[in-house]
Amino acid sequence: MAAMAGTTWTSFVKSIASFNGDLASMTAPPFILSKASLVEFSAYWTEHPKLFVAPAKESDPEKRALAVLKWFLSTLKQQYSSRNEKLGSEKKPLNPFLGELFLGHWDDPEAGKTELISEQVSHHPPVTAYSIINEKHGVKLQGYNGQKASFASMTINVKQVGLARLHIDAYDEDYLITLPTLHIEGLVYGTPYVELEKSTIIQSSSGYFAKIEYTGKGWVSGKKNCFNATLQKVGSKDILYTISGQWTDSFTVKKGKTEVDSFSHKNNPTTPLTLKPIEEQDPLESRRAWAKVAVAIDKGDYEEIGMEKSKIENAQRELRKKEKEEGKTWERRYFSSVEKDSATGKLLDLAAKYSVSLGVPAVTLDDPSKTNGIWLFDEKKYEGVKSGTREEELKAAVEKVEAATAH
Ligand code: CLR
Repeated sequence: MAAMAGTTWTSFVKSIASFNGDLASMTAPPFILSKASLVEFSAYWTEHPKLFVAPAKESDPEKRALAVLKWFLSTLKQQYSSRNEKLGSEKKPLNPFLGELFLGHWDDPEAGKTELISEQVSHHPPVTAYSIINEKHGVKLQGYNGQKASFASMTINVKQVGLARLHIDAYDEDYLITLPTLHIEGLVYGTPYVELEKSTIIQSSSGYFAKIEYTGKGWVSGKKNCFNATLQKVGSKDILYTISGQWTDSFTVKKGKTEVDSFSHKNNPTTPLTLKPIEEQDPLESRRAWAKVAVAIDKGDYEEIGMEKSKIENAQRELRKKEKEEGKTWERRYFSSVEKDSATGKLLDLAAKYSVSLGVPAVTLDDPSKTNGIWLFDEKKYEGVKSGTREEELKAAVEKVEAATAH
């Protein structure tokens, strides 16, 4: 590991050429390491809480579907290029441990409080699950995701597995959102950044179907991060709205040839996520758990990074070994895995039907084995945490981790 300390960008790039597809096992020089763990990425869904709750205010289902599409498009910049902008390039996130948490909320004068719960529900393969709840407006998002990566001709190709599902209480409406495929550009130049490719869809239970096509560098405009999106009502070939632009910058919404709405990141600053101070966080919360690694990354001290990371990884290994001996598994705090999820199943059936008539690739659920199951937010578990009835259990879990770390 220490050999990496002197690693140049060129030798790093050469080394990824031979990596096995497991992003977590990829070793990288310190300057490309991020202090943020992947479990934090769930927060990118709601950095515009106002747009997140906007659909609940529309009484017309078509307008609601459009508002959902607009919100989704507004999340792409945070999801896929914010690190780039803040850190100068994409970096390699920390690989979350099983049970790692990222908890916080957004306060917005209009939207009220939106709560974030993100938990690492699987380590092999890595899978993060999240639940984002705005009680005031009755808008809830939940989802889970993992990545399958491969390396070819100087890019890392990443297919996302998993999905997101938005629920609007007042209309008992569901939206299934698929996740885009992406690749890393700029590797050779030492300035990696994400470009999206192919398409994603949003299927609503009310019969609206949105398709977003990522075109990368637009061949007309020459700009990167371009997309075209359409909203249709199932059963009709009519295009109700088209939205196009750059997901990193701005886009316009058109009905026919008339512009009816627009969005620009410049005019829509993000709302910061509120987290507890580190000392008050649960020991399983990401920032607290990785605090020493973060200090080492700031120092650029490769040996210290390795040492601090190993402490966490070894403790985890010890825990898994113990669980195996005792025939137990790690109890997820907020999520449970299911064999089948009927709400998603219904949306997938709708999407399959529509995609045929609209001539777009059918949407299928990834093989659950790729994500160690289908992960759903478990309301009972959540209530148990909130009301304090699971206090003993949570304390015991934390003690187990702390005991393993002390060894
Ligand atoms: C995680 C889930 C989020 C969206 C998202 C955005 C960027 C992706 C990330 C996901 C997974 C990890 C990722 C990252 C971009 C780069 C990073 C693919 C899909 C890899 C592991 C870093 C490779 C290292 C180079 C920077 C050298 O909702």
